[in-house]
Amino acid sequence: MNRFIDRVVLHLAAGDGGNGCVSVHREKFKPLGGPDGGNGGHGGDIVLEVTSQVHTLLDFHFHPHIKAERGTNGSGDHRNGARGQDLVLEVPPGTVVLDAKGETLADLTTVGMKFIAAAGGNGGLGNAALASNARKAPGFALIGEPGEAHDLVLELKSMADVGLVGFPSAGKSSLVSVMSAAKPKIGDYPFTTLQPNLGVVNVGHETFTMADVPGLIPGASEGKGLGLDFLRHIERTAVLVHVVDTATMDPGRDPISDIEALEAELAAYQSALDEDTGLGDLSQRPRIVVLNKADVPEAEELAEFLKEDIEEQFGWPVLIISAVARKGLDPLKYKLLEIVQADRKKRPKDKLAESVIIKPKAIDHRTKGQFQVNPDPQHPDSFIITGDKPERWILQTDFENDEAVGYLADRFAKLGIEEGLRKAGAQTGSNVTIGGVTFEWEPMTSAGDDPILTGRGTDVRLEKNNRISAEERKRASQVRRGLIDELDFGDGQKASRERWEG
Ligand SMILES: Nc1nc2c(ncn2[C@@H]2O[C@H](COP(=O)(O)OP(=O)(O)OP(=O)(O)O)[C@@H](O)[C@H]2O)c(=O)[nH]1
Ligand SMILES: [Mg+2]
Repeated sequence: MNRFIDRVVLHLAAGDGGNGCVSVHREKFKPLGGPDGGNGGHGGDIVLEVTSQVHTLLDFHFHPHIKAERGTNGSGDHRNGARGQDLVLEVPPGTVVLDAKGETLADLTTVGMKFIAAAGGNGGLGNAALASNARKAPGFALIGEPGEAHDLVLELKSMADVGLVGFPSAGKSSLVSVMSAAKPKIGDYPFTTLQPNLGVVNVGHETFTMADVPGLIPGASEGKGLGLDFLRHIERTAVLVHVVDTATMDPGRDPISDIEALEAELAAYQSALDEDTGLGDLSQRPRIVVLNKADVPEAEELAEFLKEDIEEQFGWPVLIISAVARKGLDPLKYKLLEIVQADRKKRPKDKLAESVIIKPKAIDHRTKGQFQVNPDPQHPDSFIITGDKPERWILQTDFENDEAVGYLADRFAKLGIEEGLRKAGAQTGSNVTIGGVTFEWEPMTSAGDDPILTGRGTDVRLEKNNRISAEERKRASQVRRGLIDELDFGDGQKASRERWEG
C-alpha cells in the first residue's frame, strides 16, 4: 500500500479527573478522628510527540478516536487516586496541528517536540484537603474535572529538500523513479500521481529528498485538476524544479508558456505557514528548470533552442535531460545538491527539541481568575458569567450536596462574583448562568460587606473533635519547614499551585 495520508481529523478526549473522597478517620477509641478523604487523580493527557520512526499519519486515519485514561477516585485514609496514564501519539516531523476552525496551533518540525493535544481534567480535592480552620470537617469533596475533549486536525508537510512541479505527464514521477529507489506510478495519461511521493537521492555520500507532486494545470489555484492542496508538501523545500515536457504535442503549449502558467498558480497559492516558520514565500524559493524528454529528437532540438531564452527570461539554471534514457541526470543531481547544501547552511540548526513542550493555550496569569458578567440577551433579568475559574468550579461541584453548594457560593463570593453581579444590575432572584448551570441569585453579603465565610462542614458529630491526626500534624510541620509543598499530595505529581488553586 502506498497511500499517503496527509490530513486527518482526530477526535480527542483526555482523561477525566478522579473524584475527591469524603471520609472520616476511624480508629479504636477515636471514632471521629477528622476528615481523611484523599484527592482524585488527574486525568491523563493526550500528547503528540515527534519521532523519526513514523513517516505518515496513516495510523490515525484508521483510529481517529482517541481517549486517555481517567484518574481514579481518592479514598479514605488520605489515599489519593492514581493519575490516568498519558497517551503519547507518535507523529512524523513536519506535522502541523490545527484546531477545528483551521487555526494553526503548532508546527511540529523537530524530533522530540511534544504538544499537549488535550489536557486531562484535574482530580477533585478530597475532604481532607478541603479542611481549614473555618471548615474543620467538610462533609463534601470536589468532583474531578472532565478532560479536554475536542477535534484537532493534523496535516503532514513533507520535509522534502526538492519539490518537483510540472504539468501532468511532464515526467515528474519518471524523474523520481530514476533518481531514487522510490517506485512511483508512471502513466501516459494525465494525473497518474494522485498523492505526493517522496524519494531519497544519493549523491556520493550525500543525500537529499525529492518530492514528486501531482500535476498542475492552469486554474489549479481555483481547484481545477487536483487543485493545489498537496502543495503544502513542498512548502518547506529548498528548491523547486520545473519539470517541463518538451515533447508535448498539445497546441497552445510550449516550455515557456508552461513555466509562466505554473508560476501564476504558485503565486496564487498562499500559505499561512510561511509567515510562521520564516521559511519565506514560495515565490522566493530558488528554482531550476528541467527540460525533459530530450531522447525524442524534436524535443531535444526545441530544448537546445530555448535553453538560453529561458535562462535569460527567468534567471534560473536550465538543464536538459531525459528521464527515460537516463540522460543528464548526474549534472542535475549535483546542481540540486549544491542548492540544498547552501540552503541547509542558511537555516538555523535544529535546536534539540527534547524539552520543547507546547501547550495549546498557556494560562495567562493576567487574566487568570477573572470573570465576566453579561446580561443574558435572551431573557430579562438574567445574567451569564464566563471565566475559567467559575466554570471549572461548577464542574467540581456535587449539586446534591448542600455543603458542596455552599462551598461553591463561598468561592464565588471570594472571587468577587457577588460584587460583579451587583454592578451588572442583578437583584435577589435574578437568574444567573455559569457553565450551563442556572440558579437564582441569593446574595450572601449585603452591599459593601466583605464576604462572610459560613461555617461549612460543621458536622455536629465532629464538633467536639478538634484534634488533628498525627499524620496531619506531621504534614503541617513539614510544610512549615518547607520540606514539602502544601500542594504536594504525595501522588508523585509535581506540586503545582496552578493545578489546585481555586
Ligand atoms: N520519451 C520520454 N517519455 C517520458 C520521459 N519521462 C517520462 N516520460 C513518459 O511520460 C509519461 C508521463 O510520465 P510520468 O512520470 O507519469 O509523468 P508525471 O509528470 O508524473 O505525470 P502526472 O503524475 O500525471 O502529473 C509516461 O508515459 C512516461 O513514460 C522521457 O524522458 N522521455
Ligand atoms: Mg506523476
